[in-house]
Amino acid sequence: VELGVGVIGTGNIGTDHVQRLSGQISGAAVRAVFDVDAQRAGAVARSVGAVAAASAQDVIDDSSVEAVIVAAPGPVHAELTLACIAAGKPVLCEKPLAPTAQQSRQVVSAEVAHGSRLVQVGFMRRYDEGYRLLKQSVDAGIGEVLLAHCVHRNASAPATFTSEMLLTDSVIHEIDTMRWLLGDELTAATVLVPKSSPVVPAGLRDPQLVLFETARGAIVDVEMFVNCQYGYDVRCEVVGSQATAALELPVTGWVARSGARRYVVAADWLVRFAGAYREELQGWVNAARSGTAAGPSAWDGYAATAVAEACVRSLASGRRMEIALDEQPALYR
Ligand code: ISE
Repeated sequence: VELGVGVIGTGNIGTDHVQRLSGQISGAAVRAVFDVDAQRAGAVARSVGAVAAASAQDVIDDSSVEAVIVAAPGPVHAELTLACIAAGKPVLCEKPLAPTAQQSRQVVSAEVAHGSRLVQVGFMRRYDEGYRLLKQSVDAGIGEVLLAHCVHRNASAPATFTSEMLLTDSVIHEIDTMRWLLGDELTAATVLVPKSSPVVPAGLRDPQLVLFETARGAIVDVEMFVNCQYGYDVRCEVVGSQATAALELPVTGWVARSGARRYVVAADWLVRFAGAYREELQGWVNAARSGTAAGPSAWDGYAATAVAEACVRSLASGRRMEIALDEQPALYR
């Protein structure tokens, strides 16, 4: 039988998950959806034969819903995830797990009290084929990891995007990816801000350059630029003492015309990481069918939020900020 799924939040990523669940994923069916925009939720529900619920809690309480996707805005992620844990239902929570490390830590505590994993955080890059190959290379041995260089560019950001969101919404992907890829913790963060691009809204600090120090002594730099204009571009190179490994850019194809070969750049993350989202969701469904969760955990969500918080403090103060995580509960070891 199919896993009954409820989806809270039918914005871009929520709607995308609903469509993926009904077309590309096996073993699951969307039963109920909710969004503060009732019209939008109604349309999405109708498109897959699900009910449009009257509230987020109604989705969680629906007896045909066995597992929940939280794709509402970031500030309500933690409370909705806590409600899913209280109901004992597996939950895929989009990143970030919460706006603050303290709220993320509450989710961790609730899951630990529940006694087994229910939460997966939507860090989809771990499921990207390119990043997986890169991890294989790093794990196979490139000597001691000394440096990593990351580039994360969006063509443009919505008008509501703030200087802090470059860190909490965007760099948070590099934070999770680096912890996972290097098997190392980020222990200090320094945010450097060049002059802002003249095309961004007044007051927005874009781009930013973040320097992370790791527990094992490596340094990671991240260029974050959410209004680069030309497309979606994510790069990563890990420099080891014996070898250097890099992410191969995905094949979006090229066009040859008038004596020139033109490579196509993905428009956004839904295009660039389409395969990763598919793998992420199938993995989540498979685990949820056994009443559990796999992949990036609430602990990873907490760690990423704590590091992002240090970045925000560095942006405000201009200083290097150290990061100390709580002790990791046995559930996540
Ligand atoms: C967005 O929320 C994402 O998750 C994308 O992966 C990232 O590239 C973008 O900067 C974020 O705003």
